[in-house]
Amino acid sequence: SKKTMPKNFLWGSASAAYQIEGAYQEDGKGLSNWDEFVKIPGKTFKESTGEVAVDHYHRYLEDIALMAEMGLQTYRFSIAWTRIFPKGKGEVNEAGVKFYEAIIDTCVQYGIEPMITLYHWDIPQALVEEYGGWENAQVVDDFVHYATYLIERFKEKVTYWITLNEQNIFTTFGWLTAMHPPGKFDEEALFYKVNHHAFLAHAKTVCAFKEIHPNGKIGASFAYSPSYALTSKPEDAMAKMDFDNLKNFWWMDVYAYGRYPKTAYTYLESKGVAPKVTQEEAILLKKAASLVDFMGVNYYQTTVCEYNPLDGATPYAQMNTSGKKGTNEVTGVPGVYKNPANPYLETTDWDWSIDPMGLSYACKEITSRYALPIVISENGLGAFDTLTSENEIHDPYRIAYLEAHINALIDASQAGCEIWAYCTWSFTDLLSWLNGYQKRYGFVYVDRDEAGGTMNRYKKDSYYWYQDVIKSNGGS
Ligand code: BGP
Repeated sequence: SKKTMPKNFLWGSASAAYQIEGAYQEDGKGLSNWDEFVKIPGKTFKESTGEVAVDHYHRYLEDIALMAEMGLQTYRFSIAWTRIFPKGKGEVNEAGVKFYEAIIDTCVQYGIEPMITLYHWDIPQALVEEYGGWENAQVVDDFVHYATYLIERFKEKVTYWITLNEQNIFTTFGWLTAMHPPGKFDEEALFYKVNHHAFLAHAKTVCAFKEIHPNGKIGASFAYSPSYALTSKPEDAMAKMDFDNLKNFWWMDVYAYGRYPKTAYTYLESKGVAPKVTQEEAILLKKAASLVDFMGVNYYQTTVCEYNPLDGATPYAQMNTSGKKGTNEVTGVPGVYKNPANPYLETTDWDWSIDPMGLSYACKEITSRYALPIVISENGLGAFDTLTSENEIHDPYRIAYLEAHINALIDASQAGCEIWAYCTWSFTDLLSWLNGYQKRYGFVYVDRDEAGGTMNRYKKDSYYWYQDVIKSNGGS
């Protein structure tokens, strides 16, 4: 008989406020960094914005009904800070709270476990203007105030909470490659400082959470791309190790151990960009690490590491945001590592490697290194989909991708990893931050611009397929 996931495992799907809601100025919502950033020409593919997104704000009942019909067991969504505190702090906007309360209640009525992400990249613009947002240590207490308000408010209804989504990505794109707000380039010292503030915000929230909601579960979601050495040359193995310490363990070790990896820290110190850590902060990070319930993992692809000479690849190479295969350039850190394409793997149209075993690898690495339960908070395939004249979407490529990844997840579970949930990215189609609306991830197609812009929802073939997966607990 086919292997399945454990009984209490949750099959889910995920989204994020800015990518799905729209209604960017409705019911008292304040403006976020993203509301401002997308106004800068050339920052997103074809100037796509989340101002309307896929209008989930007005269609959440329909969307959650579709989730229920599918049999979804958990729905991960993010809360827009700007709907709760339009200026980041101060007066609560009750209408915003009510919107999320309605989402939660609708989920609960259908027996769908809501999973809240507190921060999926949209910080109130007011805080950016007042003191520089994440760049200033003041953000820590404002974030904790926002987070604890919601935890208090929804603790009776919501068990699963994620503090920060992909801290590694929003800081890298925000302060190193200028692709996300605040659009800063090569600000390495600031990048580590911003990350340090984010770690403190996460840690303080975790500690407060355990006081307010002792039966709840909390963790951060990390964009984990496990690494492979290109060859067995010692210098490639060393490149892999240095990459892991700088690009993976730098975050995961803080969440799970409450400290930065020593060799990476020493290297950054020698460059003069390591963050300063006070004794009090070190204690806080350790305490939060001892309280955290799970490691949230967003898994899309693995990374290959190769030795990189001093005059080699930099972090600032061209990234494929158009969906034209082969337009990604090799990035790296001179003298440390570079990340060539994997010669053994196929890629998506956006040049992301397709590596189901990498998901199993990620789970096993986390289990052996941190001994923490795992929530796969995102996994999915971005692709071009076509709506047929019969309003059908045939997406066998998405089914093949997800099926292979689910099998790898089952392998990891059998190998001893404690995995609580698997959320696909995404349930409906939605905005891709840099790649616009043409890069689709959903089980449900949204006619946004293509077939008349009706915003109508259409079930893809993968919708019915995942419905069966859930029914058989992964065994179909
Ligand atoms: C993750 C983000 C998601 C989502 C996903 C797909 O990094 O947490 O918000 O966007 O990646 O990425 P993309 O839209 O770039 O294809």
